[in-house]
Amino acid sequence: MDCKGCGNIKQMKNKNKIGYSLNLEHEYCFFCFQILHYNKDLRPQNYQIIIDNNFNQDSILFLVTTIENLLFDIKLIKKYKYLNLIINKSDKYLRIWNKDKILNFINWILKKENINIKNIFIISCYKNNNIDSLQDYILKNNQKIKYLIGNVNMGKSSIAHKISKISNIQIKNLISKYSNTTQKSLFIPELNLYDTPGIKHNIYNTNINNTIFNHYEWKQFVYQNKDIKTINIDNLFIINMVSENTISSIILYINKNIKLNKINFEKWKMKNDIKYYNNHKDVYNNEIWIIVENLGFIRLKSLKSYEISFFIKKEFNYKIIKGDIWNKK
Ligand SMILES: Nc1nc2c(ncn2[C@@H]2O[C@H](COP(=O)(O)OP(=O)(O)O)[C@@H](O)[C@H]2O)c(=O)[nH]1
Ligand SMILES: [Mg+2]
Ligand SMILES: [Zn+2]
Repeated sequence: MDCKGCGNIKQMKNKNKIGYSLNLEHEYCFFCFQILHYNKDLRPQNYQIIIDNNFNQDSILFLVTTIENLLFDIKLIKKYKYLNLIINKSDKYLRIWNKDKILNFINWILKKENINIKNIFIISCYKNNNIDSLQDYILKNNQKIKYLIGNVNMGKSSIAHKISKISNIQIKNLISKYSNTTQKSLFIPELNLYDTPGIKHNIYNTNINNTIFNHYEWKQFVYQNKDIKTINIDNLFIINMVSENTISSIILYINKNIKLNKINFEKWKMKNDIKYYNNHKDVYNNEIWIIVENLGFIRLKSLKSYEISFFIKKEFNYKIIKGDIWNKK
C-alpha cells in the first residue's frame, strides 16, 4: 500500500529507507507522520524521486510557479505544447503590486519568448484568491486527466488540497515547507487530477533555511542615498551600488522577515569565502531589475550611470532585465 502523504510504498523492514512504517495499516509512512505532526524532516538523505512526465496526449497540464520564478521555468514551459499557467502565492505581493502589473509582466515574458498559454490563473492558496475560477476550469474538464506540474515547493499539493476541499473531497497528500514532500504522483479520482512530485528538484542547498521563501508576505525596502551603498541579504545576495554624486536607490521586494544589513563591501569580501558565490559586475545607465529565483526582486534606479557588483550564492539563479518590468510592452 502507498503512503497517502508522499506516495511511496510503505515498508516495515528498513528504518533508513523511504516508506518506512511502524504499521502497514497506517495511512502515512513514519516520515510523513513526523512532518505532519511534528514538522520534522527525518527522511533519509539519498532517496530517489519518481518523476512521471509521460503525460497523455489528451491530458491537461497546469504548470505551477510563482511570479519570481516564472522566468526560470521558460524551458519547461516550452517543452509542453498546451499548458495552463498557475501563478501561486499571490498573497505575498498583492499588497505592494496590483494584478494588472503582474499580468502585464507575465504577458510580456510570454510574448518575448513566443509562448502560447491557454489560461493564466493568478492565485493564492493562503488567501483563497481566484481559487474558484481554477476550480470551475477543473470541474468543467472533468473527463480529462489533469496534472499539476512544476518545480518543488511551488504549492502543487496545496492547490490539490484547496480544490478538493472546496469540492468537498477529502485528500491526504502532504503539504510542507520541505522540498520533495510529494515523491510519487498522487491521483485524486473525483477530480481526475494528479498531484505530481514536480520536475525540477533539490534546488535548495540544505544549508539554506528554505522556510524563508515560502510563507511570508513581501515588503518593499528602499535604500536611497548618494555615492556608495552595500546591502547584504542574509548572506545569499550582497549588492554594492556606486553612483557618484547622484542620488540612487536600491529597492527590494522580498520576504518581510529576511535579514537585511547595510555593510562595508570590501570588509565583507575579505571575511567571506567567495567560492560559494557567483560574481557579477557592470555599469548601467538606466533602471534595471535583478530577478532572483526563489528569493525576489531587486530594482536599481539612478539619474546618471552607476556601477554595480554583486555576489550571489551559487545555488540561486538570476536574470537582469533592463527597464521597469511593470511597464514592458
Ligand atoms: N505564501 C504562500 N505560501 C504557499 C501558498 N501555497 C503553498 N504555500 C507554501 O509553499 C510550501 C510548499 O507547498 P507544497 O504544496 O508542499 O508545494 P509542492 O512541493 O509544489 O507540492 C508550503 O510551505 C506551503 O505552505 C500560497 O498561496 N501562499
Ligand atoms: Mg507536493
Ligand atoms: Zn509518506
